[in-house]
Amino acid sequence: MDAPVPVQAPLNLHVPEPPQRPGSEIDFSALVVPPAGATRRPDTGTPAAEMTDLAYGLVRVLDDQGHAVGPWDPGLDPDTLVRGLRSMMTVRAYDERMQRAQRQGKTSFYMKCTGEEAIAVAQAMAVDRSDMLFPTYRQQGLLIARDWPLADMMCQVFSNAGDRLKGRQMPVFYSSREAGFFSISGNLGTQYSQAVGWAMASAIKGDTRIAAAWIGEGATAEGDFHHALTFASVYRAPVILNVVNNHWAISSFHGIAGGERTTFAARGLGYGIPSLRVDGNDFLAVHAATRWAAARARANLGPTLIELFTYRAAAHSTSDDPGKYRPENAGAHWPLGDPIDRLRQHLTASGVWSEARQEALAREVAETVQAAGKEAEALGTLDKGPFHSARTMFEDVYKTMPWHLERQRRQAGV
Ligand SMILES: Cc1ncc(C[n+]2csc(CCOP(=O)(O)OP(=O)(O)O)c2C)c(N)n1
Repeated sequence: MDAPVPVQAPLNLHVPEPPQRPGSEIDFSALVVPPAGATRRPDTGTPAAEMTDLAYGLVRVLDDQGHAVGPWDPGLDPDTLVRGLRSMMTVRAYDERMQRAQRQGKTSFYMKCTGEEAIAVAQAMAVDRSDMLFPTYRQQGLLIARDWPLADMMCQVFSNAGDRLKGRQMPVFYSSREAGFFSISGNLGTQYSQAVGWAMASAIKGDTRIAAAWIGEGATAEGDFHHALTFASVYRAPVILNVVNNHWAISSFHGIAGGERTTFAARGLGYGIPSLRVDGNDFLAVHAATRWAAARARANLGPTLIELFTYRAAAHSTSDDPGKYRPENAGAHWPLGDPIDRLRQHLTASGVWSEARQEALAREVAETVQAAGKEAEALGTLDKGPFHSARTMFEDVYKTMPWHLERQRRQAGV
């Protein structure tokens, strides 16, 4: 029966509020987490209308003991798993070094992806090296998993003499044509329509490469997200549309972007796009879901939307203090654990790992990051220079500099 409507009840709006604020107990008990292995794996031709359970459920492979269970187990060999672990550990060590460098004044800004390492790393490993990636600022793991030199990334963060972007981008807004890593834009969401456009062009040309895009759950509230989904669905663009739901958009919790009563994966269903919701801290589940989506794209079955369910364990960036808007240390209590610990536990449970191998890998990763740091810092840092000439800001946009830029350049005296 309908709820009774009081006579002349005043109307009011619902303004979502996060369940906890600073000072309150951390409580994730409202999360519904299905057991690992319980979610079915439909075949790749399944239409969106028959995938409601997957868009509201959660694909999980790793159980609490570190065993891979259920139909989504991608069956990766030990070498591939160790490669994934090494890349995730490298991302974390790289993040820590660059965060420290920011505190030391060597750069103005840095963004970590703590707790989200499995997403970029497993996804880069699940697509082909020639596929084109359209990331946000939190997918440094894509470059690292593609073995792009760490020193080159660091030079970009330091805006130094080795920065191929010549200091014209914000730190962490990497760009690498050779790595198939599209330039990061400060305007949230633009990469989604660019990825769909690129994928459509690939299909129009009869190419075999697919595209993948990432967006934060906060930015799904931007129009670009919805425009991209429309085009992707209508033309069955060969693209993987990832939504990284790390629960926070700076200080706004996911409810402000519409996550209170539905899932972000469910957004895809309304556009007729098959959609999966996946445990983003489960390396195997992320890999398997991405493989599934890539197979759909390559078979001309069109786009797939994947919500990667995770938690932003660290601050939004070096300019942010999460202690002002959520309980301290909330990330450490995330019920789906830490992606690096979980993959390591899996390798141990599979009998291919040991304490000694873990220590050796940690040492190797620390040395790699340290060596890259020295190499990059030898080319300068933001506090000490050398600095790129202001003249460079007028260059590299047009093949021939148009008259108005030429005039501005002269006015700037460079
Ligand atoms: C169009 C636009 N609006 C606002 C901003 C400011 N801004 C930068 S990051 C951010 C939060 C984005 O959160 P989310 O999409 O969830 O990604 P996350 O940072 O959590 O990875 C905002 C609002 C921006 N850069 N561009």
